[in-house]
Amino acid sequence: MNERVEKALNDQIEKEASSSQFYLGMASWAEGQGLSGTSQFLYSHSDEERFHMLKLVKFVNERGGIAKIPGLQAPPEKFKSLPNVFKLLLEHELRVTESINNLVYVCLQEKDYTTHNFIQWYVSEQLEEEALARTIVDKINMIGEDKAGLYLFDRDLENSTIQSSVVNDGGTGA
Ligand code: OFO
Repeated sequence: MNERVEKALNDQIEKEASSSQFYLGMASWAEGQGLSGTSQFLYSHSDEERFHMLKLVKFVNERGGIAKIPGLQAPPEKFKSLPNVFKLLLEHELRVTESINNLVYVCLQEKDYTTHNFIQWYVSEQLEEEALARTIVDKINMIGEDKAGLYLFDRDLENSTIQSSVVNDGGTGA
């Protein structure tokens, strides 16, 4: 496997793993606050990110590279508020998109069209995740400090899970 592409893929493995860890920290915090819908949403978002990482690990190994399993930093234990959680989530997703775009760029520079093709799945995934995070941030900004609104928001979130690829493909990574 091309060395630069392998390095970029391994960097992405680390990013997906830390996304999973970050959202797990958020989910646990939300659970402690009694925000059950939000925590459920974030737990499943964390699983989704782990699946993104695994899909990359398998791809690198199948293509003759060596996937590096990263050590993880502990996420924060406390967050300022619910709006702050989703603001951080959106900012995080924007950084992940940047990194996916960089991966696409490296693939094109190295003429690795197979990896380029594989990465398109992540390009669409980022589009969806960014759009969802933006919608949530907009909603939460509209609600402001209204307690009843926040209660309904939390309840609604329970039903609006990101389309889990883990469920969609039976976890096979297909
Ligand atoms: Fe892996 O999609 Fe978000 O970060």
